[in-house]
Amino acid sequence: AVEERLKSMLKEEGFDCQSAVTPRVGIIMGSDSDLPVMKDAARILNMFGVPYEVKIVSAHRTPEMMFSYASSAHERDIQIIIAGAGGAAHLPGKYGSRTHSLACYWCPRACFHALDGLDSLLSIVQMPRGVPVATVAINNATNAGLLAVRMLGIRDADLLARMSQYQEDTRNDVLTKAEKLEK
Ligand code: RP5
Repeated sequence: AVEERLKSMLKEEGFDCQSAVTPRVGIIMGSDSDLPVMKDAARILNMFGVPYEVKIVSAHRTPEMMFSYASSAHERDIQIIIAGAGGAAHLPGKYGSRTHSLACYWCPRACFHALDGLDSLLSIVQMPRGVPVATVAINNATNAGLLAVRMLGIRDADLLARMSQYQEDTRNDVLTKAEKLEK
């Protein structure tokens, strides 16, 4: 159901969402209320043609499911996990402690009713030595998606070339806007 919701969200924005038979990236989140933020990671992976899956696994509400997902992901050839949650956000930390072979990226989410995401950010940036989880900015799942693409690009020349083109496009976009302002 979460994959369907994501598909229709991305479709509304004009993106085609392909479901992956063999995902390389797992996008996980604590609640379906995280989807509006986490869909940006999916949008980037879609754009770069990286197969991914999307799951709701809560560190607090479904801890068993979270541990079994964490233990099985690398056996299914998933290489990168992008985790997102808000509030007392324990999902990425717990996940990072349960895997040794995957890169884990963390997107803190602002729950607008309290502390604006600072709570969630602080709950993860002080991970103990030995359990690495890389954190991107609050509500910036786009960057988590881009980090995943760069990581996979280390061994995928096509992907790396697409990333280089993406950066060129963002550069040109800024230059065009700057030019327009000067006119
Ligand atoms: C976290 O609590 C979730 O990841 C979400 O960001 C937040 C609120 O969840 P809901 O109450 O909206 O389901 O575990």
